[in-house]
Amino acid sequence: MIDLRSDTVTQPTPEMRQTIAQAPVGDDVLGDDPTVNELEETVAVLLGKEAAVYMPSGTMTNQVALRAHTEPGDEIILESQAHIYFYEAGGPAALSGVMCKLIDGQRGIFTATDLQAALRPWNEHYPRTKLVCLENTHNRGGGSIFPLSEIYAIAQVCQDNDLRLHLDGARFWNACVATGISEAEYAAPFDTVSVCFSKGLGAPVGSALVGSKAFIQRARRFRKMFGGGMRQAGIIAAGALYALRHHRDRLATDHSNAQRLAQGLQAIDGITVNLDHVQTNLVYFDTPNTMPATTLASELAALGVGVLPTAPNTLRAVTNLMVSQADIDTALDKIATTMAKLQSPSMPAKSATAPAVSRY
Ligand code: TLP
Repeated sequence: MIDLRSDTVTQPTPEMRQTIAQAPVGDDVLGDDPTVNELEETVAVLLGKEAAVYMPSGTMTNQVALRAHTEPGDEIILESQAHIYFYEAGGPAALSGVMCKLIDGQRGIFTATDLQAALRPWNEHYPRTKLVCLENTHNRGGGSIFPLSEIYAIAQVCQDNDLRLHLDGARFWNACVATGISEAEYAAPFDTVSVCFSKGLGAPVGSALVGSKAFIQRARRFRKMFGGGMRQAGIIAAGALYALRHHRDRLATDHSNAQRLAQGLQAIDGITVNLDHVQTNLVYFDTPNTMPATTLASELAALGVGVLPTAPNTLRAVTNLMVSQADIDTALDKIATTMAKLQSPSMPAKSATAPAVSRY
């Protein structure tokens, strides 16, 4: 299977498996796991922050950050397609009791002026606005990169209004590799950053939340409350540490494969893709109105190519560690053949094929 549904589908490499097998471990809830401790120290130093805490998922690092930054009844501000709002199962309401104020961005990116316009003066009728969340790269924005200069302008608005700034950096590493901006420089304007090891870096499990010592100590308590205190977690942290050390630079290969894929898709009759929007490893593309994205996805799945419908006529393909340049060419061939078949005059206008994946 050429699996382009996500960069979460990657399998640990043989070298990573070997490192995992040999990892020293201990009870991490008691602070005794040397591999987890090494991972947390390494990530904190890399991002130029005081401390980090390892958790099972990016959803948990985001939700623990929200809980630790806010109190129930507070308001957070984020972009309308943000993963925290769109894909985390209502976590902000359920776990932190916060209200979400949404800003419509351009492919996930909003400006300091947009943020300023979303703020309200103090009034006892209003919720207390506490936190602003950004996403870099932005998933539903098409893997778009948040410009550092705009982040600084947003951070200034936050500072002027006593707001904290959190980054959902599930694909932070991709933004750093694509721009050449160091992790510490990109993380500097944020109070907290969530990073994932299980996306492009290819580790099997885990994310880290980084920030000040005092904040991370508070976050550890909420990690425990949410059930994320793990025991011999060095087994999985070893994969994350290996990925951090060996798989960051190679993200450039995923980015060039994404360019190749996007260019190939553009040449296929019936598919629309905006090449200017492909900045990292995510490629979003559209089918004609008469062809549901789920139909194309299920036809391709039957041919061994995985893509993910994200809207009625939109699909996502994500290049990753498991997919070579040759695989991209094979996938393009199969997409071209399938599009020709689905658009042939003998096909009904709307295919009756049962969708393999119906999730958006
Ligand atoms: N995103 C997944 C799905 O949930 C959509 C994917 O396949 O892209 N922040 C961002 C920006 C993400 O894209 C994701 C995963 C997360 C957070 C959550 O990470 P996990 O899956 O570790 O909870």
